[in-house]
Amino acid sequence: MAKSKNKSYFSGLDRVAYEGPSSENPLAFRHYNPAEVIDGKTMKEHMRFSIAYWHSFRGTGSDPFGPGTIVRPWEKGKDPVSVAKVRLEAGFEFFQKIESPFWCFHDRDIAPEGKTLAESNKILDQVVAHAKQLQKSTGVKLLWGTANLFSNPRFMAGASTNPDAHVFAYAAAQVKKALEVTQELGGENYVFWGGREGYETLLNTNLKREQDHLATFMHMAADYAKSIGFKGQFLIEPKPKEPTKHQYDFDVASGIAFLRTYGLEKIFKFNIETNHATLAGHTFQHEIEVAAAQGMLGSIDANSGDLLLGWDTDQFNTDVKELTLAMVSILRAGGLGSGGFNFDAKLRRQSIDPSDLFHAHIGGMDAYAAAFKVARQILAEGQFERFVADRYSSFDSGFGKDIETRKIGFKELEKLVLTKLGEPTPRSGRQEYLENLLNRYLVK
Ligand code: XUL
Ligand code: CO
Repeated sequence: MAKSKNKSYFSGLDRVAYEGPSSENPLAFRHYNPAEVIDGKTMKEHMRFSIAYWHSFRGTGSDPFGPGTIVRPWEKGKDPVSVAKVRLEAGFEFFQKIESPFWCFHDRDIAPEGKTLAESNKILDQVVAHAKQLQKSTGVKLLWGTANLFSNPRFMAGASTNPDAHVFAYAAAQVKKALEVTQELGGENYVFWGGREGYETLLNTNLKREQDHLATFMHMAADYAKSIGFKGQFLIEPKPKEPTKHQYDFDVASGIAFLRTYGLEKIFKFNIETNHATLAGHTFQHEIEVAAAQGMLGSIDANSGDLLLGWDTDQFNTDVKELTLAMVSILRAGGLGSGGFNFDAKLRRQSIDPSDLFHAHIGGMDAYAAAFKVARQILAEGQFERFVADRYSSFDSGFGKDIETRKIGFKELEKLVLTKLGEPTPRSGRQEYLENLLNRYLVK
């Protein structure tokens, strides 16, 4: 079933070229120029884009009301392991053609499950060996790996938060293997998204015990990673709900509280997903700022939701304004380090052509690249930075500084107000002025 040398899975769809903002070619980049050097690094190195294997190569367009609509020509053959290998070849052809330096996967997206864990591990090893070859021949690298602890019915009541210790043990064994294959493929991070680590009803749930078990599981994972010399960054990916009614790592703030409570804060950073942020009632930028404020910004799952729908629609994000605000916060925080922008986004159910996969990623990459450039300009000119600095300048000296350094307390402050300061003078927050200023960068 191996691909013959010159066979293309995407014939008629060439490597995407950068043609600049005035290009009218819908299959060209207009803003993402992978080779462009900015501050000594190429745009490819700055953006660290990644393709999510589960959506782009396992997604079929199915929804709760109907089966898949997307049928790929390489999805045929009786032996699921051979099909998995051919699918990987199609994947790597796409990663190269779309100029993505990275990919991400769950163990069960790349390889089918066997009848026993031992069999599943054996199949996974075969497929991982093939992926390793493809990584070597294409130069595409692994941004992160993870384990699917949510699809198989055994995980219906959670993995590490399952009331049955047997399921906890199974999940531990699966993550052990997922860490090993992530290391084997040189993964730069390892992600924990707790899809079923939450509850449906408190009538049958011991919340405290489940949270303790989740933390124990994470400590065990960290201990094992250390024992095998895995150097990648551990990332938590918060999401408030779906599939559970209430997921324990609800958002970044509750994630930080959880990590600190259980002594895990030095081990983890956050993988922030736009659509998860909005499901939690936050903006994408809010979640980035909360993580960055604690030095815990790790990586981004790049997508967007739909304002009118209350679930995780995982769409490609082309909203340059939203992305510019996010980029300002990311760049101000010093970037993503070993993280990147992973397109955890799927084609709409009616987007059934292979070319739609190209249009989707071109749009996402171009929007992020454009946002990156505008954000750099905003930060270089520093108008917002100066405005904000000035807004807090009363804390830079005098009694304001004494408050920040805790030199004075309530008694001294009361005396100051009674004897010297009197009533404060309100100052405008200038929100409309600032919104107009932002538009001057966005609409030229
Ligand atoms: C689900 C989701 C996951 C994680 C990895 O909403 O985002 O695909 O990114 O498990
Ligand atoms: Co995600």
